[in-house]
Amino acid sequence: MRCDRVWTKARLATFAADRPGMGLVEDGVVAALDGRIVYAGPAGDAPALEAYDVVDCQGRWITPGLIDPHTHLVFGGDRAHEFELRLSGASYEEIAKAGGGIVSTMRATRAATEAELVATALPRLDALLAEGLTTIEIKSGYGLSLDDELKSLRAARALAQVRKVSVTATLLGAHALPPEFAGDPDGYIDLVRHEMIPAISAEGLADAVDAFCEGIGFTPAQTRRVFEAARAHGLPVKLHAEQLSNLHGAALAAEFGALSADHLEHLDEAGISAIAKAGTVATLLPGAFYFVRETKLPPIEGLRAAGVPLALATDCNPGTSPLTSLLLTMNMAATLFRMTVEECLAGVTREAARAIGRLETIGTLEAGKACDLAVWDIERPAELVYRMGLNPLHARVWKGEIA
Ligand code: DI6
Ligand code: FE
Repeated sequence: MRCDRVWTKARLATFAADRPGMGLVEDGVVAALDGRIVYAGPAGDAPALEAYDVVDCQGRWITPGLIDPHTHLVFGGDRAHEFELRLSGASYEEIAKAGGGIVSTMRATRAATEAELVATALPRLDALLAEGLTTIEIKSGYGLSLDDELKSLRAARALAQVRKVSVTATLLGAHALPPEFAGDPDGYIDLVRHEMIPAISAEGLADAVDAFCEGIGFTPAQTRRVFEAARAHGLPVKLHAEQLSNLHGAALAAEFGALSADHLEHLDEAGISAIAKAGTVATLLPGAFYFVRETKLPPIEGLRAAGVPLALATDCNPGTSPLTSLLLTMNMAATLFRMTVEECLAGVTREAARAIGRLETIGTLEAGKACDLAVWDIERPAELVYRMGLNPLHARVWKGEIA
């Protein structure tokens, strides 16, 4: 079989659908042609492979390239000063109500040009790439006006032009109420519905639509109106749900067949069964749980028992999760949420791909998928979840190219 590059003498964690657990292969081979995997499996079962480049992995582990399915990577400024306020006792909600929080980042984002948004996002993206990231979801949500939301989504798309990475963009216009709509949330939701969603759909600027369904965000009724507009434009939905309280947002997301419901600390049994039935992924965000010092754990046992797919993400954002490490995210998910090593690694590969609607093309080491790989200097996959701060990445491969 003709291929461009073959990785030999590797140990594979394939996360393939037809292999149990992490889909481990001790003496494995991955072969790529035109950026796609043509074979991934035991060397002994491999077809004859003719390649112009053979990479001897010398026993190193290969996983699918890491995927971050929930980030707010593009924004202006930072909120270090608010961090200090919180250290002296102010709550996230108090700061938001006092005009800080998301709205303060909105001001910095509106003041930034698209190029400046790209430039300030790059160090955050590079930190994730250094740990083997190959695909990232990036939300808007700090512009909160038509032009500034479009500017943010264009900046997100532009990152894929300056780095070897795949970007999926999500409109999060319904993130917070901008000052010009104070007291008129329904008027702002009309702007999201009648201007933002048609514009991003016409320009192909977003692959999904998200909302913040929360007391300091938008109500289920307002969220429903956003989702109806998304559906009318053929855009899938995701939802920030049950982060600080239970507004039954996850059940609403499930009603719209959402790709994912995210956060979920306050998710109840009814919400669990609703997302289980809908096939909606639960995307857990331990960085935000840790950073806001949340004490209510998401119902991992209930989600596990209901067979809900569990994804993990950094939720990289300046207010509740200034986190740019999927390795640390996995350690937090295991340490704080008691997720297993297998669940954590699946959560940033196969299940993360599912959460962004791209499981057909990425997230596992299987023929036909993009040849997105992370090659690790480790003795066992558990090391990727166990350590805090040490990055054992040996090489990152994006669409068959050693990046
Ligand atoms: N929930 C969150 O934790 C972030 N957005 C959201 O809907 C916080 C965003 C911020 O504080 O900047
Ligand atoms: Fe978020």
